[in-house]
Amino acid sequence: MTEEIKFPELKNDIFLKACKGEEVPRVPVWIMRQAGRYLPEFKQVRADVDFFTVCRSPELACKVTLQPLDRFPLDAAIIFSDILVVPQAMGLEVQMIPGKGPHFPNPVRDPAELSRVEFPVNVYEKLGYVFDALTLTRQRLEGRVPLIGFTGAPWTLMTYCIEGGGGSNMSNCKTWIYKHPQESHKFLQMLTRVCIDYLLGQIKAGAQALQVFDSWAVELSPELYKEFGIPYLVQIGKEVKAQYPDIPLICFAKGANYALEELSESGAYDVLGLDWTIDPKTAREYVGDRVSLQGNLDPCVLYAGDQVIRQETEKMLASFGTRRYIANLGHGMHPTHPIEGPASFVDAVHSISEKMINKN
Ligand code: 1CP
Repeated sequence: MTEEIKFPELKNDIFLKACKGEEVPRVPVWIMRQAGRYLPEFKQVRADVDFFTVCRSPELACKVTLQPLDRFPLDAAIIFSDILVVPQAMGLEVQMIPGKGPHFPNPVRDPAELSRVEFPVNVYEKLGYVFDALTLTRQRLEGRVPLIGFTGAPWTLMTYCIEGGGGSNMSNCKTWIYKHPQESHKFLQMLTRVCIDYLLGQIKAGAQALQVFDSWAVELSPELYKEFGIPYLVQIGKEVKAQYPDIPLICFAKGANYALEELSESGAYDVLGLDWTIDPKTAREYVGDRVSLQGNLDPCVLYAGDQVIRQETEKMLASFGTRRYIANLGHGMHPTHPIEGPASFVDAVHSISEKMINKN
């Protein structure tokens, strides 16, 4: 193991405090997909460089990670990368088709093809560029805010590997689950191992919190998610926590509201992310005081202008309260969002929550 790297002292720790349920002077806010195509300066970088080249160039990845922070007073940065760097590290080709999204020219359609998937993976060899980007970005942040690392969850990664892209009806992937449950577990376990090593490497490189994105959790029934989703999420959280108990772990299982209780009881995560399909009070009832919550403004509110954004943010804050809470959207920024949207949202979270806290 390498020696611990020295980083600048953290000046704004309200995000980390909220993850652990400590008191904060205002509610922290960051935005999923805060770096990306709604930013003209991001599009400018992408005009000359392919998506995965940005991911693989620590200088460029660092530059686009910092872009949203230079515009908005966000309370955390998230490293610019993609969940699909993990399948790439396992030897699968992934292309990013402009205007469409990720595409696997040779998806793993049949369990017999599992032998094509490289395993085990030395993440330091295959994903060292992400670790370098994290280290550089944490240095360049100069302690302004903490830096979040991330991975896709095993189930979500498996859907891309088998379907070959997003937005399908998951028929290939679910055929695996129903027809080949053992091989599905084998594949999920392989992905889980790589995710754990990848997250541990991100912490060593400078990540101060980690989020696991299970963006396609919504595609499984509660019964199937209990068998093919949750156990792997719990394994990831527990193994990372065993080595780094102080690093906050966030789990965002989109569309799996029924899983909140079990995930909160597992002790594997400090924070659970919510989409906009659950009201905050119900979510809090499910999880009790065991975890912090993150979310969950409908991203489409950001199209509606300053007044509506403030109104909806105020309702959201009133419902979540200011403790054990991190404001965010219920999913990522859209490429078509107006640039004024996140500005109003971030300002509304800070100013309204500060007033709420000072009143108490
Ligand atoms: O051409 C481009 O620039 C591509 C657009 C883009 C961007 C900006 C993609 C393709 N990925 C990203 C960056 C990205 N992806 C980040 C950056 C950090 C930040 O948040 O600022 C993160 C965290 C991700 C994670 C990611 N990638 C997820 C999980 C989060 C979510 O939104 O649910 C998923 C599902 C992906 C796959 C992916 N990559 C890109 C797209 C358009 C998609 C989703 C498309 C789909 O399958 O429907």
